[in-house]
Amino acid sequence: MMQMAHEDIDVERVRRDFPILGTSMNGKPLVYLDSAATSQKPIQVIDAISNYYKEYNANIHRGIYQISERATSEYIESKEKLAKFINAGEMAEIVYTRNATESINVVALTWGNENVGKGDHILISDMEHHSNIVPWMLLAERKGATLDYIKLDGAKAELDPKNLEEQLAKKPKIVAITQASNVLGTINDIKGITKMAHDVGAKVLVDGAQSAPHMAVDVKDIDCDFFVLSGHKMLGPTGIGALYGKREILEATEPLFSGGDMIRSVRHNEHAWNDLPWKFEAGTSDIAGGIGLSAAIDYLNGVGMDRVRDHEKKLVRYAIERLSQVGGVRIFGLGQDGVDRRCGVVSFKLDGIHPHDVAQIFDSEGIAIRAGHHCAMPLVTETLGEGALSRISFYIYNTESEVDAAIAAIETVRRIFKV
Ligand code: 7TS
Repeated sequence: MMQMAHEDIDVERVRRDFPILGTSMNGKPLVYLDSAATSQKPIQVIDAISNYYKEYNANIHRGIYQISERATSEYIESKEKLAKFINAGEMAEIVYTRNATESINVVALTWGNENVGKGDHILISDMEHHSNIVPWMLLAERKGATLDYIKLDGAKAELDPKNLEEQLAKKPKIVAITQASNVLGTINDIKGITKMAHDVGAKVLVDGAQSAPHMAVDVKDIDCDFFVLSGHKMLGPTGIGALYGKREILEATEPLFSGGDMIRSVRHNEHAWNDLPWKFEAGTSDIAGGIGLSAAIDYLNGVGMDRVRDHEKKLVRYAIERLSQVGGVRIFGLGQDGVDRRCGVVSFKLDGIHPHDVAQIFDSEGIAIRAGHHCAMPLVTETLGEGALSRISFYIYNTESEVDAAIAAIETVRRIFKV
């Protein structure tokens, strides 16, 4: 499908591609507002996976028969598509992993172990998911390095530019930062931060788990050294994620896992690594996952990432407007004037009511939302001083009437709890 600029997504048509959106939960039509946790899957992705198993299931890179050659070429094509999707230079820079978390761990355990030492600094931000905190905390503990956090501004919505400069003055070895926060929704100026980090000699890892599914990403333009994402958040299956790394860095880094496929030759006492990206993929790959992700990328390209972004901005603007009309609701992150710097995530709190109670009443209304610390405890618990938050999050298949359903559910919560 050609991308049509400035034309809205045909949401009703999109919704027909997602079988789960026609189902119900607790006897009510399913309203799925938890895509930041995982996205739903279109029939095109489900069929691509099932067709692989039905028609050409075979291992890759070794077959000299037709179905293995087909599986191999589709798996490679999936990487080529992903490389193009994030504008990597070449397929060799795309390593498949299980998810964004594994990708970050691979970098911390390979590049990190090789390049971070005693007394060094590692810089992350105060709006990271646990998966972009803990691997660095452990690396710092292993090496006797220090883990620093870029603080939030006074409104607790964006990074504090002054603190960013102060932290960079410590000349960290690596800056690992999310492009879009899964709690605040804030989109960071990742290109500007990368430039500043490079100026002090740091490498940069961008956590794209919440950005790649929702906006056009260009790793060459950002100039980051590593970029990670999860397939399951971008219409693809669970079990497949990616690590992008600049070729020269991946070339110079030793692999984490070893065994079959990642090796070119083995003698009794010698080995030689395979070419990139295979050097980082030991053992049989998630072939079905790669093929499913490929279909997901086709789907997103068909819709057009600019339209995905516009659609979510509209929903966020509408959700903030409606939520702020409800008494006792506090919204976290940037306000209405900051929607351009917000992804499709809106966290809120209903005063006097525990977010788990809110989520439970939503559930009884057929509405799926997330409640809790959102795997960002340093941010939610320490910086925001909250035990838990409610969160709604959007994707291409959500509608304003689903926002209305969420608002009606909040009114039900308020009636039940008499607040
Ligand atoms: N980074 C960010 C910014 C995330 O939001 C998540 C998952 C991850 C990394 C980890 O992704 P995974 O696929 O490796 O697990 N975020 C969420 C969430 O907000 N609710 O559930 C998972």
